[in-house]
Amino acid sequence: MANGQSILLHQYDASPFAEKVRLALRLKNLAWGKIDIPTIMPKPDLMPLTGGYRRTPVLQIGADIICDTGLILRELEKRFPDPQLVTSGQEGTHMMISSWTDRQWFPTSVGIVFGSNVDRIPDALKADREAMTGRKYSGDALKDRLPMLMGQWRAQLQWIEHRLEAGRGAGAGAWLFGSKPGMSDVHAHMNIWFVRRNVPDFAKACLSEAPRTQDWFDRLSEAKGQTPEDVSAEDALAIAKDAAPRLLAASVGTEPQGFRPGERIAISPDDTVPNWVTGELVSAQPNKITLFKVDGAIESLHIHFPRAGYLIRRAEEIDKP
Ligand SMILES: N[C@@H](CCC(=O)N[C@@H](CS)C(=O)NCC(=O)O)C(=O)O
Repeated sequence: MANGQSILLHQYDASPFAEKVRLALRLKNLAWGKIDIPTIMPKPDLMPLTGGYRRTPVLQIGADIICDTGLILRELEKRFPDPQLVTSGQEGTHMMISSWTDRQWFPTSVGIVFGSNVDRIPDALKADREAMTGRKYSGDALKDRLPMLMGQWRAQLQWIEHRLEAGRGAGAGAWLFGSKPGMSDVHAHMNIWFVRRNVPDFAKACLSEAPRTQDWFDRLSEAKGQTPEDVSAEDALAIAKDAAPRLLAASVGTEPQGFRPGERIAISPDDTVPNWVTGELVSAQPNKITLFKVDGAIESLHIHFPRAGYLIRRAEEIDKP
């Protein structure tokens, strides 16, 4: 039975970013629970937990809500360090890799998946993603860009091939960095998983030109891990209500924007139409920011975000017309 200590992933099976976290959980062989959330808005059971952040996945442990896979994976590593996924000597590398996999390679993958399946994808999904990103997800333009995007995608797959080739030459083993699968492998796996699932012939053709990558992908995908427990949205909300956020000293270091603990702050991803979450600032560190939020039904929450890739403002600034 899930409780305030359980790792709870709010996710849906088709989400490549959720797959990143699932893969890390498998590699760490951790017990976890999953709450299946809708693929499009509205997400009425998720919003009270995240203060309005709508993306997938979100990790919950008690009354701590962790947004964005960049931070989710770092938190899992910190709280459950064994087996280690941040390879010694490669601290930091995986964050640089994720900036590429999430912000450059993923948009290319999305263009290919939508462009190849444009007539099959439900209109509601296209409309939702258009509203979220402000970009077009339908029409002939998507199909027209497809060959170019495929060229860009294959180029990036080849970077993995080159890295694996170089690593093997140096005797470093068959993973991106080091002799065991690590966090960089987890980030790099996602786009291949997503495109292979949705545009299998194209993925197969690219992988046949990249045999080391094919082998690496297959070995990584073999990680078994534990079967997740199905947790209902109501139980997840009740767990948050009954728990208190993990003790976290109110601490704000030197902040370029001069924020102080207790100030009302607003945070939004910078790669979508703004989707602000407001709350009281508890802690601001160079790579993590935590807001305190009191929701009507849930007494108190800590909502955590990474810094890179997020807009941060004083709440009163975004309240202005
Ligand atoms: N930077 C975010 C990106 C997550 C993301 O874009 N997820 C996609 C699904 S794979 C999403 O949120 N789509 C809209 C939705 O699920 O509502 C992260 O690393 O978690």
